[in-house]
Amino acid sequence: MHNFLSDKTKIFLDLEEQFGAHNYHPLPVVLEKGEGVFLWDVDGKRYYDFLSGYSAVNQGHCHPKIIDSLIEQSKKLTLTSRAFHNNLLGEYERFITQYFGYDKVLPMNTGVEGGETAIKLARRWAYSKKGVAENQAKIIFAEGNFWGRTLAAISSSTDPSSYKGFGPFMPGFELVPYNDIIALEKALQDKNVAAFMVEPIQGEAGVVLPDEGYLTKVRALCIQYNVLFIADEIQTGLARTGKMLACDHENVRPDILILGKALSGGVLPVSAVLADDEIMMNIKPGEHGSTYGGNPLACAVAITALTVLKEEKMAENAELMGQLLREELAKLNSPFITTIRGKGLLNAIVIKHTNPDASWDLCLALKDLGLLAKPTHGDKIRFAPPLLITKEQILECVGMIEKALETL
Ligand code: PXG
Repeated sequence: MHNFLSDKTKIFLDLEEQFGAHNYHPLPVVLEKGEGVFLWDVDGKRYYDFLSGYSAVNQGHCHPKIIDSLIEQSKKLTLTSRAFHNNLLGEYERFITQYFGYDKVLPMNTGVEGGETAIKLARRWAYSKKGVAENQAKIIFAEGNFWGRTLAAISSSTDPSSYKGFGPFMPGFELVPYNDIIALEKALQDKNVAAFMVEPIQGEAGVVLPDEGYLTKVRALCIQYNVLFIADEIQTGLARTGKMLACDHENVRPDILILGKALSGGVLPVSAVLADDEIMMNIKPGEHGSTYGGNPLACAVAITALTVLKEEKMAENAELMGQLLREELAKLNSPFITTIRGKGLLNAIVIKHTNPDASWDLCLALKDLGLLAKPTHGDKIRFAPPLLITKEQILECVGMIEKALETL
């Protein structure tokens, strides 16, 4: 029904079908241009982007200042490897540690490498500082977590589509239910526990918010049991939820903070792990790293990506526009929306319908109307536009959502 595809679109879909691995199931739209909150497909049709590259383009597509930094730096120097120093690494390291208030940063590229790095830091800290016997360290994760696709990341996953058929898995990982303080306290009593790694809001699980006070209690328990609190803010951080970090909503400071995605504004993979010396200084030269980590192009882009978040008050706007979006969605009173939840501009709705494909169909209808969103786990749809979206644009988008719901 809503599935008219242009001949041009079909050519691109066929190419991917024939030559690419089939490890994704994208919406049938082929994009070729982006600017701010908008994307354009190969036929020139314009869309609101309600996914923002899974929160990588918080600053909006092709933000002019970020692109300027990319272009200027790429003409000068892009990569030296860490075999040599470069003139931007130190400046970036000072900038980001002061920005977030940590002693040190360890630069990586993708989010999942940030997670791996955090876990290595926690294990090393457990052996060097906590007195855990070699190879006995445990890391606790929350059920429903998502932190990427490496073998370690899927070893902590409770989603069969992530881990099934990829074993054997990483030892030393344990799970507790998310948002369950009693279960966490029980798990932390084990003297071999090095860290609890958790998303302040679970993104991939479908924007699952913990009870208010959860992070505060996690912080207190980790102190009580001498366990590191690792916050995976790769999706929730960098103004997405209406504060610079989602942990800021409870004024909680994790021991290890992982950032990625919007750290480059969607321009190239840049991730970072922040911690104090007590944790960071246990890793010595030659013990961890990455060819691209800390490259001068990434450093230049990340400084600008962080600068524009503050300059353009994106956290404040995310807070206001998120409230407006949820209020306006609630006013629709749709019988097909059972839940509207989120913080700032990290939101999801849950669809209930006799047709099991209803949320996919709704996203196709939204696409036809000019708004791009993607279902996760069957019945959930994330609404997470770039953070510079305006009030008028939110209202226009809710109008599109209302129309799309009428097609169900
Ligand atoms: N932590 C969280 C909370 C994430 O949402 C990662 C870590 C891993 O980041 P990288 O850069 O390694 O993908 C994520 C990633 C996908 C996909 O296509 C990834 C995410 C969300 C949706 C889809 O792999 N989040």
